[in-house]
Amino acid sequence: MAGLILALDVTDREKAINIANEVADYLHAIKIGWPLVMAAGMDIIDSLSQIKPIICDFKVADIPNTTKLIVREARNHGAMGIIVHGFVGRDSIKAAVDEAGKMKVYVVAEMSHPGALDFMQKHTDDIVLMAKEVGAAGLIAPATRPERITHIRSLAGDMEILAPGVGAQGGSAKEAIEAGATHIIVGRRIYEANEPAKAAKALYDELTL
Ligand code: O7M
Repeated sequence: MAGLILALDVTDREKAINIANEVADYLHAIKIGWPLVMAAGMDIIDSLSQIKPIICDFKVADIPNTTKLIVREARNHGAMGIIVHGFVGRDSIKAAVDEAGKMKVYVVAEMSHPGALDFMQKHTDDIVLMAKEVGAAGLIAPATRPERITHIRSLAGDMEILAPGVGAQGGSAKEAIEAGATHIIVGRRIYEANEPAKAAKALYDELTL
């Protein structure tokens, strides 16, 4: 079943935990990245893991050895998944997959912002095929361009596809799922809402109707 992943890009530990608790019933997982980890420390992964599975969005883009060390830190703190960039090439992605153990590795295939058209989109197909070959669990593809999700799905087989860009960036949850995404990633539409639980429920209902 299609699921909702909260992008918890707040920079206050208490606020992060409060929002996570408030919306947990509607979530498949929580994605945290640099804004929250830099503000609250790596232990926030352990704390939030008590509420929902955590995907660390570190968008790792480094040589294999450094990639391995970063993946290990996320794993040691109990993350369920980690996000890495694909453009760094096969050896780095393989290092992430090899180090991940039970943790899922998600590879960024194409980003949701307009700048993704400058360089990244030209290499999306190669990134998808490489990620599939090295055994990554899933891909990141843009909810802002549902036709690109459909294209990426045609290459990705049964890999998971997580689609950010719903809400604040203009994408639609329903369209992303219909295009072939497995889950959607939503940040501001939920955590900036006056009533985060209500906003999360509306998205959840859109996915399950
Ligand atoms: O819903 P938003 O726009 O407030 O937040 C979207 C989240 O998804 C935010 O955490 C971004 O960093 C992330 N994201 C994108 O918006 N676009 C991408 O192409 C990729 C990501 C992402 O999660 O990459 C793993």
